[in-house]
Amino acid sequence: MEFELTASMMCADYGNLEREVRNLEDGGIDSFHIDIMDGRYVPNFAMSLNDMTYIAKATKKPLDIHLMIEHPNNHINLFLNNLRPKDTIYIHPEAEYHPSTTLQSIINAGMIPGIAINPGTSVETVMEMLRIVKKVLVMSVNPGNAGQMYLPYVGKKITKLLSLKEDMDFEIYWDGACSADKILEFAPKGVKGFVLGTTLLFGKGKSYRETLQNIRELKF
Ligand code: S6P
Ligand code: MG
Repeated sequence: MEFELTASMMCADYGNLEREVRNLEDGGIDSFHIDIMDGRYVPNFAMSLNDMTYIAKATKKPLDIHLMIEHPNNHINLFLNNLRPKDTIYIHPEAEYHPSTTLQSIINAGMIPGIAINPGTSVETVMEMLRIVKKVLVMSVNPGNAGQMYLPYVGKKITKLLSLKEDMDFEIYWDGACSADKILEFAPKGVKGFVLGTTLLFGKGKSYRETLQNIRELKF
């Protein structure tokens, strides 16, 4: 079964960031997920522009930039100027007055536009943006922290998005409390990729290579 695995770098060991990037690459990770927070849109500060730029230089793999900041349009050029064409930027539509303007800037810069949908946000409120984006990041926990519990009501929203994705031409990605049973359930239904954090990848006392191999060998 084909699906993408992305490492949530806010869960990585910052004392050894370059080694973490290398070990994840050697272990077969597909991309790096960078959670940028401003302490206002979400009650936390995770990664920053400098962390993102450092990782962008340390790897040729794609980056997924998950902007959990208010009014991303005010700062979007800072991110666009430090990324590469195959990188993705997700914004939260609630955080901007005119999210389609921000998405257009991402498209104009040649990067991949995405939206992140909070557990409490319905598909109906982002319907028009589904026509613009190429990726939809479904948050299965409230945004701001790693290590939270899966919110089961998100499953119904994924079912709805799956019914729209072919016609509207976007792919669905999972962010939050991603476990093997979620990959087993949702990858065959058509969820394209999964962000791996403390639930499945980091702090497990196993090499990333072994963990990622175990996930790729799940029996569907
Ligand atoms: C949360 C953030 C996520 C987390 C990731 C952590 O605001 O967007 O990307 O880093 O979900 O994974 P886990 O397995 O610790 O929940
Ligand atoms: Mg995230």
